Amino acid sequence: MSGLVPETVQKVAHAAGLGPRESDKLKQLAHDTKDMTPQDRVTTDYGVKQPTQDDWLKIVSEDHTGPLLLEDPFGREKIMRFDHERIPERVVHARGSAAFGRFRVFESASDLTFAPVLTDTSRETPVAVRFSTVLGSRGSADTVRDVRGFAVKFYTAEGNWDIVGNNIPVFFIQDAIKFPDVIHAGKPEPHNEVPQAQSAHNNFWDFQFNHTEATHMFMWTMSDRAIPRSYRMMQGFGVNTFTLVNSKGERHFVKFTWTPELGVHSLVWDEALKLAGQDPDFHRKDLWEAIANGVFPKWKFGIQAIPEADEHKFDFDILDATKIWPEDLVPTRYIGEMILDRNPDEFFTQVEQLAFCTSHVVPGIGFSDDPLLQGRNFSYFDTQISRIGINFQELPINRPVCPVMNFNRDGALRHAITRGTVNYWPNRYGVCPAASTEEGAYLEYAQKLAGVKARARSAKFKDHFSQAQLFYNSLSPIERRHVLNAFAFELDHCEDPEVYTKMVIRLADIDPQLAQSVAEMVGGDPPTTEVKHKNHGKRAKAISQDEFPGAAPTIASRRVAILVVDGYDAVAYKTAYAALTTALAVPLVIGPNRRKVTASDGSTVQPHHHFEGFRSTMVDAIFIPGGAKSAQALAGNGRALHWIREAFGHLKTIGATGEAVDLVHKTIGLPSVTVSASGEAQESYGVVTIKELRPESLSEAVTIAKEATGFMEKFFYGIATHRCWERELAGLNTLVAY
Ligand code: HDE
Repeated sequence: MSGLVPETVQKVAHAAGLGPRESDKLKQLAHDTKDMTPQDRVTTDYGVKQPTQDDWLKIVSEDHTGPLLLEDPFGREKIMRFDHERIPERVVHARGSAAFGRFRVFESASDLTFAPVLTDTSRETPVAVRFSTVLGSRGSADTVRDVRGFAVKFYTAEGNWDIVGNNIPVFFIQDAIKFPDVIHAGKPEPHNEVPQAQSAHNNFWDFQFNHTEATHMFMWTMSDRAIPRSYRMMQGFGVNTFTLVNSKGERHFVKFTWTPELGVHSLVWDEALKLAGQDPDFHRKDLWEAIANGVFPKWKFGIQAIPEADEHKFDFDILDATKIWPEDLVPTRYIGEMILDRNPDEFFTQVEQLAFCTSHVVPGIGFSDDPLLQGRNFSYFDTQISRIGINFQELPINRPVCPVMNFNRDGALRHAITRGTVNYWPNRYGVCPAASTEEGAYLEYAQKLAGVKARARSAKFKDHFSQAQLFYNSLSPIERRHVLNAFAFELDHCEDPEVYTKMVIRLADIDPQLAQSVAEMVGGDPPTTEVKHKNHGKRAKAISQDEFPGAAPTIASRRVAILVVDGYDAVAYKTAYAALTTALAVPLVIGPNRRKVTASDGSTVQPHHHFEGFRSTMVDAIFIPGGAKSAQALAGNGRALHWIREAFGHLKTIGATGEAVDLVHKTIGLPSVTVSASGEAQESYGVVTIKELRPESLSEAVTIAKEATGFMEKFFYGIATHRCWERELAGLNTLVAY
């Protein structure tokens, strides 16, 4: 069991009445190649030991190797088993990775629900979480501009509960029947399968123009939210409207939110583009590395709740998934925390076969009439039975930790061996009667319904622009500029003038200035008439990423490159390395090649990577220790200079000491970026310098605060704030060729 479910699951399994025999059986399912010894022998799948793994059975003579014998069962099994290794990839969200951990509520939500997972503060619920992109296929790059999936499976003692969410709180469509259209429009075009994992193409934008309810969502996907720095630094949203019922039988409409402890941070676009080629697994590795290093990602779990009686009190329909519930109207109440502390042991069985269904809820949690959610509830189960098979819920990663007992039988790859003579109800033994409410049965909420059958939606669903404006108005000036740049990029990839000229017209419905600027970049004429759907410049809280800086400034898990060549200043190097490690950052030593590099004092270091093999895009900051000889050598190495310029262009903090200070100053070459000429640390546009770094001035644990004065303190503060936005505001990044 250790490879499949954490110890906590075992505890829950016992609490839920899973006896030792069942637990033992699960244990046997996990093989661990790490536990194998050279004495262990390879067997066929049916358990027979094999004489070799290397040769197919054939007729051989001394001078001739004859044909393969098809009678070889070992060879046949090995190859044919391999031929069938793939299952169909997910029709959307195919590219992703997962981790495991636990969920706990620190404040009971008993006023809203009787579900113990949300009320019992002493309970720890095991979770599996899968993050993904939407459009790309399984082997596509992590850093593309796209929505990110954020799907959580809670293995509760009352059954599995899945919140299958995204990192953006709204969706492109209001009614499930449009899902195939929005996905077909976004996926590679049908005639040539181009482009992969991109929304930058004619069909996507053609659909966005013609399907006005997508307007709010595409504003989010053109923002920095769609290029996260890390899965660990993005919010998660249930998007749809769910319901909670409390023990008094009262019902609330609710939305669920995850907010990361590390803050909400993004890549910059040029970096995202480059990473897609330089390190397509950037997000997957980042999650894995953080967990392996013990820097476990954490999210706060929040609920927005609206009493049933207030359903119609808003100027939007609260069942419309293209709308947020603005925080100003319905504040989020944070009641729980999720921590991910375990990487998968095997990708296929634990990530590829991990199967979510929005229809999986536990007593106390229910659905609403959100027309998107209702369709999803049908779709996910359907997709799992075609992707994995009808018995997908028996697989170790999907199996509930509580007992499962029903009369479902048979089907491909049924695992459970069920004893007894009856598989129907009612039966002569009275086996398996229904549970009562006291025993935890799931009871449908007795909702009263009236209306006529119609293919329609209520009137409030028709407003498609107010919240798109609200979103744009709520962004910071830098974020707005990024939205403009994103449109300029995306529409430049649309060759059909019909598409980009119409999109310019659509943008005028949101912001005339935005439409004008995009038109200047890509062509087209924005209409000169007044914007139709004015929301009078209203703004909302909790939309700009700037409002989620993180729980506390930290550099834990941030990657920092230290550039070294022969002659580097050993004191500065060792000091920085030690300070970074103490702060749980990940220092990466980068040299001209992977041979040992010798410091000024004769000590040596073995670089982790070299300038050409690794790139500045893969780190959060760079540090260059002084040393006359090394500064001179770096100045003559074009790739090293590119490291400095590129990190500057991508708004990253750059630290330099001693002779490296002048090197950095000259390489950036901008008079407004000043450097220190003394033993006093100086910070200028995120470039932190000191002429003489005295080791005795450095404490073991560096304080990370705005008012910090020491070199390491300033350097760490820069990294903790993620990017130096002042550099972009002053337009300095674009003055440096990178
Ligand atoms: Fe999904 N979606 N979706 N979706 N979705 C799938 O299920 C679907 C929607 C989301 O990591 C599929 O197992 C319909 C909204 C995530 O395994 C499929 C509709 C949101 C994942 C499916 C939606 C999502 C999926 C494909 C509109 C955000 C990945 C493979 C009615 C709240 C889960 C699979 C994972 C996956 C259908 C809309 C999020 C086909 C029909 C809205 C995170 O069943």
